[in-house]
Formats: sequence, C-alpha cells, structure tokens
Amino acid sequence: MLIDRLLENGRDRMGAMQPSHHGQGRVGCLTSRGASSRARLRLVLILQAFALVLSAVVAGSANAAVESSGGFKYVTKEFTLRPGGPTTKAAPCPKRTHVLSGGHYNSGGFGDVIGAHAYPYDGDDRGKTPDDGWKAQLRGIGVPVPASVHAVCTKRVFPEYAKVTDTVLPDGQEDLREVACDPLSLEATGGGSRGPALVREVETWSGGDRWTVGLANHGDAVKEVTVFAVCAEVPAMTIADDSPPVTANEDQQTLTEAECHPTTPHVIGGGFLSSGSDNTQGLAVIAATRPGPSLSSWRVWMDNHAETNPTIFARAVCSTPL
Ligand SMILES: [Ca+2]
Repeated sequence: MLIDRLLENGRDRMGAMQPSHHGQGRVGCLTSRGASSRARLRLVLILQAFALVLSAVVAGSANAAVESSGGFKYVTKEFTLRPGGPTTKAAPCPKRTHVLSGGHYNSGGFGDVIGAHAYPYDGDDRGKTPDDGWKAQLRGIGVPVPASVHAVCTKRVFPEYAKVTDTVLPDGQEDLREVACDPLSLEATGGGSRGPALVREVETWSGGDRWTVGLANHGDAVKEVTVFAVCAEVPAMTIADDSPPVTANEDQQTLTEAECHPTTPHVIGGGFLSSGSDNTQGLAVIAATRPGPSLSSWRVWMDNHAETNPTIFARAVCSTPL
C-alpha cells in the first residue's frame, strides 16, 4: 500500500449535463387533397407533441451528469434534500459500466445533514450483482439543501462485490467492520454500508485488499447492517491520504481532501479516517464524501458532535487510466 501526498491542483469539477436536442419533424404540405392532408397534418402534429412529451420524460428521468476521464465515468445526480425522514437517492452508472465507488454531497453546514449510508446497488438489470450504481441514504435537518449522489463507473474491469452482515449494538460506540476482497489479489476501490438510518457510518476507507466501515448505532435496539467492499483488478492502484491530518474541532464541520499522485491521477474511490479509539468516532457525522473538486482528488466533510477534537484525514483511491 502506498501512502502518497501530492500537490497537483486540479481542473474543474463535474461538467454539466448536455441537454438533448430533437430534430424538427417536417410538416407535410397541404395540397388539393384537403381532407386527407389535413388528417395527416393533424397526425404529424400529434406525433410531434407526443415526441416532445416523451423527450421531457426521458430528460427528467435521466438528469444525471456524466463526465468521462481515463476510462472512468463520473456520475453526478443532483436533487433537493428535504428535512425529515431519511432519503435514499441513486446515481446510476451508464449502460455496460460497473460501479467502483461513490459518494454524496450537500451544500449544508454543520448539523444540517447526516450521511448515514452509501453503497453499491443492484438495478433492474438481469444480473444480480450490485454493480449498477451508487446509492446514498441522507437525512436533512431543518432546511432543504441542494444535494447530490456520485458514482464512479467503468466498463474496463468487472468488480467483485463482497459483503457481510454486521450486528451493531445500540451503544453509540464505533463498531468497525472489515470486508476482505476475495481473492485478496483484488483491490478495494469502494465500499460502504446499507442499513437503518439510526445506524450511521462514522468512518469508511480502503485498506488495499479490504474495505473497512465504522458504524455507530444511535437507536435503542440492535440493528443489522450490510457492509460492502467493491473489489477490482486495478494493477496500478495507489492510496493517497491527506497529510498532515487536520484537527476536527467540536461542534464544527471540517473539510479534508486527499489528492492522487500524478503517476496515478484518476480518483476512483475515497473515504475517511479519524484518529484515536475514544468515543469521538461514534459522534462523528460524515456530512459529505465525494470525488472532487478535480477528478484527481477526494473530499470529505465531517461534523464533529463529540466533545473532543480528533485528527481526521481523507483517503483517495487512485489509478492510472484503464
Ligand atoms: Ca446488476
């Protein structure tokens, strides 16, 4: 495992979606055969109206932006996160690609959003593997905020999706669960958890051939959570940490960013670690975690609800072009 730090600063972030344009259908000329021509014209107009409605529906259901770089597809699905119960949103991978990792983001500040879970999901394709995109379960507090779910996808490799079921006690403490790749020659590009909102991720990171998630149960009953590792053959994968770690002061939101080394410039996953073994982690909230601001870095925003000031750092999973 390589621990790299680099200084290269990035390009722009995720591009905006290109709206699709539809050709104008030709309207037939009215000639002497009046009635049937008028009927044909009416039919053409109806078909055009139908096409417009259809294109609006398609645009509405597919409004995820996709940026390509190095053989990877970076998907951004934007939405408004409303306060209340937990909301789960998906960033779907483009057809014939498989998800390597993902994240989520929102424009809120300290205490506005709880990022409970993020995980690879199985869509309605015929395959049963959870390779179709990334989902995040978020909870907004107080006010609506712009938010997004992110997925990193590729068709160049076929990941294995390892998972275990973790039983988390309702003690509010961090419960670390490690999921090893099988075989161990694969690299953990992504990982996360799926479960009830009362349990939330407080750390999540790649250890090379395994992914580890820290979970804290803030409810009053034992809960089961599924923990995932996305494992792929990425020969030149490296891991980059934010160095030195930053201090996360209590009752504040702290940003940490890890940048890929120029020799492995494509970020393909990322996560977050916190120092120490006291109960700080159980009171941490991963407010946001996603690729960016360039496609060579990974950023994490952590809300510290504990009365201690741990050091934290983002960890990026990086690759050459595939
Ligand atoms: Ca699938």
